Amino acid sequence: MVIKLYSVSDGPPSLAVRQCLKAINLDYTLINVDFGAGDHMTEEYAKLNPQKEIPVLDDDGFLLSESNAILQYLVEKYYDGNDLYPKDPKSRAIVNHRLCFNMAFYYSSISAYVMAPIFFDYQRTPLSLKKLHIALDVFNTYLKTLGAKYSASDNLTIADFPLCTATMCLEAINFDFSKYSYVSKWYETFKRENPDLWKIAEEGMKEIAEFEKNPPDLSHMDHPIHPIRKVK
Ligand SMILES: N[C@@H](CCC(=O)N[C@@H](CS)C(=O)NCC(=O)O)C(=O)O
Repeated sequence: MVIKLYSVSDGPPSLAVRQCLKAINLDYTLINVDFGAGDHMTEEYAKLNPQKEIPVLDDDGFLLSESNAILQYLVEKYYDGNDLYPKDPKSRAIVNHRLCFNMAFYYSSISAYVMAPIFFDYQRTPLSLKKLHIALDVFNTYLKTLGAKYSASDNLTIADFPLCTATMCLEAINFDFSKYSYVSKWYETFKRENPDLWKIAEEGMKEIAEFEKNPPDLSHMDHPIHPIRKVK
């Protein structure tokens, strides 16, 4: 059995999958995809993922993209415990809800505000800032309403991985979200109780923090959907 993960070192979805692999203690080969070099834009890479996005899991020839699907597959196939992805329908529904919320609402706002302006020719606008505050406020409400230690239950679940790596992007640019007290508390709990998992996110965070100061020159890239920043 050979499990390979195509992953980008500062990509929140990739880092969430790496946290999961670590949490379930599964051996795998990490294949670093160089985003700046456009490794994922080739026709060769499109055979792994027609969306030309990172990460991709290759489980002995079974190819899977979309980080949420990868997280769900990994725990269903390789993890016996009932904690990371509970089998009870309602408990599992909350985990699935948080995964969808992150992808469609929370990380999408963070990505638009934090990541897109670092890598491409986008600005941080009053509207993208407003959307980010709404996303933080909603996450804060979910945490407060559930009243649990983690995002979907009192123990860590696969939902916490992408929510953690999304929130890490805010820390990378020193964005103050302390007024969202439930988010801050959950984030600090994650770090404190899961130092090995946090380390994975932290390595990516350092890269993003560096890129925030010195945005990468992607002027060689011909991206199909994102405007490339012109370098003078
Ligand atoms: N929905 C996808 C999103 C993955 C994604 O956006 N990955 C970024 C890197 S962090 C990417 O590959 N972007 C391609 C590009 O911007 O060219 C997932 O969760 O796996």
